[in-house]
Amino acid sequence: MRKYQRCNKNNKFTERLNNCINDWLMLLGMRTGKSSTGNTLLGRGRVFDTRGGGASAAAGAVTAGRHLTVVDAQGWGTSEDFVPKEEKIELLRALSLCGTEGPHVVLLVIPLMDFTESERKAVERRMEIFTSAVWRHTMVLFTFGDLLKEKGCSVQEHIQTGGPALKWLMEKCHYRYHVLDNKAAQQQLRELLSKVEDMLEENGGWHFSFHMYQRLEEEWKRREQQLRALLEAQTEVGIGLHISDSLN
Ligand SMILES: Nc1nc2c(ncn2[C@@H]2O[C@H](COP(=O)(O)OP(=O)(O)OP(=O)(O)O)[C@@H](O)[C@H]2O)c(=O)[nH]1
Ligand SMILES: [Mg+2]
Repeated sequence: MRKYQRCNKNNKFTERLNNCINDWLMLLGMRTGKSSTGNTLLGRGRVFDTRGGGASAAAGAVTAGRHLTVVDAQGWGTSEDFVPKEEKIELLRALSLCGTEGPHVVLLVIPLMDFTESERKAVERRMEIFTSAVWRHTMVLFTFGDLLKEKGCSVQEHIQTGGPALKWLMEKCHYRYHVLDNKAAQQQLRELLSKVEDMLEENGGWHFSFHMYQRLEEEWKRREQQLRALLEAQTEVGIGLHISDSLN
């Protein structure tokens, strides 16, 4: 088993993580620069095909002193109200490429351009497939960082003036984000990996375990239904008592 030393202030956490082989990252989004980001992350040329439209793929490398496995999910569509079955299947297949435990961090790849309400809905529909818990493991990865120079503004200004759709997305991700310029390759990689590490620490080193969250969500739904049925029954008894009181 491959082991590596992680620079971390928290020894216990470091100790636990030293037993992990990999950091698993999953890239999700439309045609937004996922494969290019995967190539930047792995730092070895064209691992992922950037001609677009390809199926989900996984690849790994030691990069910036860490062993990374990146899953580049197939680009998703633009439908806002429902997700076509084939897309759902492909997204779940991408998740299955992250091994049995699931990814440590999901990078939701969004270009540094206007983020519309229609795009927001498309994102929401697709992220729902992975249960609401996926957001806890998700960071926004802004690609096309080179556009910032053209726009002459900072990323903070871009977020502040981005409108309600972008605000919604940032809130969902607890304002975890990183800006990457895939044309300038490796420059902001260490900073991104450090943010990934912070997120891992925040989540207690937990992977995004889809099956576990799916079971939890089913359990919550079951309990909610039970509680609702109980409340309805109590209300009916209450009404019954009230009626019999007024008859007496
Ligand atoms: N200027 C600029 N172009 C980028 C950047 N990232 C990606 N691109 C370009 O955007 C196009 C799409 O990039 P891909 O990485 O193939 O996008 P993708 O999300 O994998 O696309 P699909 O696989 O079709 O979903 C390519 O022409 C890239 O060269 C970036 O940071 N800056
Ligand atoms: Mg691609």
